[in-house]
Amino acid sequence: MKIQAAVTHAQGQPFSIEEVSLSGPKSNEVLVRIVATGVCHTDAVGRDLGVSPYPIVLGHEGAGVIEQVGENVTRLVPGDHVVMSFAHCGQCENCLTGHPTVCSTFNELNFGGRMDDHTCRLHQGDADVHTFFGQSSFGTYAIAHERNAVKVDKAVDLALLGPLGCGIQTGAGTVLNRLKPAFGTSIAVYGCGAVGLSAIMAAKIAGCPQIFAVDVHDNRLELARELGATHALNGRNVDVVKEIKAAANGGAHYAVETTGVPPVVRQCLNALRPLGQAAIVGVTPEMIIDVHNDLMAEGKSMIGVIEGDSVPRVFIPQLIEFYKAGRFPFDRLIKFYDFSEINQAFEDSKSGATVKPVLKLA
Ligand code: CXF
Repeated sequence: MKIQAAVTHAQGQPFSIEEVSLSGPKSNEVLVRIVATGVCHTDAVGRDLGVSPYPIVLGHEGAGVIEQVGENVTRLVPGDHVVMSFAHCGQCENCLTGHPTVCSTFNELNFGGRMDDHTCRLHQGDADVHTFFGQSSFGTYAIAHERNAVKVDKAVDLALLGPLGCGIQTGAGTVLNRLKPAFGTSIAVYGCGAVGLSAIMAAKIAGCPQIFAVDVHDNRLELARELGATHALNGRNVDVVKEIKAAANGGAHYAVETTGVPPVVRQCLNALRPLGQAAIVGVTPEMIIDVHNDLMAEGKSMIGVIEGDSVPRVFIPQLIEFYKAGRFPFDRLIKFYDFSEINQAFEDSKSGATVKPVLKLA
């Protein structure tokens, strides 16, 4: 079939909405009519840094309606509402033990540009157009493996739900699936973008009595307070480490670091109390850590977390239930754009004007 999709032809080029051919679902795959898709920093990485082959249709926070199912699909039927998440094999030890975010073929399946049978579903003329995260949601239709399509409640506006497939589950899952804060403990969240704000909402659900939000933009800190932060610290104006240590009786029990900025990563370690745990969620370049003084001497640990250590088919429906109960108001992060405004949506995400842009396709 012919679809309209935002194609990235070469590294660093703006998105261009064009006609692309999409072949039908193979065995265990589904055809999804995309209703809306979130815009995530990793799409900008895919556009600008050559992490996947070009040409490519990016997009990995798709939400839509099942139009057709391939052979052997048993769990989904046409008409179902789904959110697509990251691709995973479902068969390696990490997938089988409930940690598909560290699937042994995660990089190949999500960044390799092809579906798990090593072929492409998207073409222009005779040329392959590559796939991102096993979905390529920046198009009017997408093919995904059924494993990667999470059935969601039809009572909730589907256009809101795409970001649950990545950014929002990353922040919330890091707190609820990985750190699991003990009763009465404090947490500091560095960076109040979509991931950090989701971590803050999750920390409130977990009952943390002290939730420190750290950012350099006052408007984001204000939103962080509205979503559950008990303290808002602007790193440009205050000594973050000193403030947290003073307010939290020697430091925070937990930290979620979403910025990937080495001096902020350092702050996040320094502001932990002895035995504190820092979850690293922002892609961070090489940096110097004094392993004895920064970690070992006070029994601190640093944990890498991908996609909130989530099992999307379990965690996304749970987040939706909390949203319905008014306890996870992630819709506060979202601003809708028409699909044709895709380049503007990326600009606004980069400048910080919008926390979570969502493109509407229908
Ligand atoms: C990504 C973050 C960087 C590592 C791979 C998964 N998640 C979504 O964008």
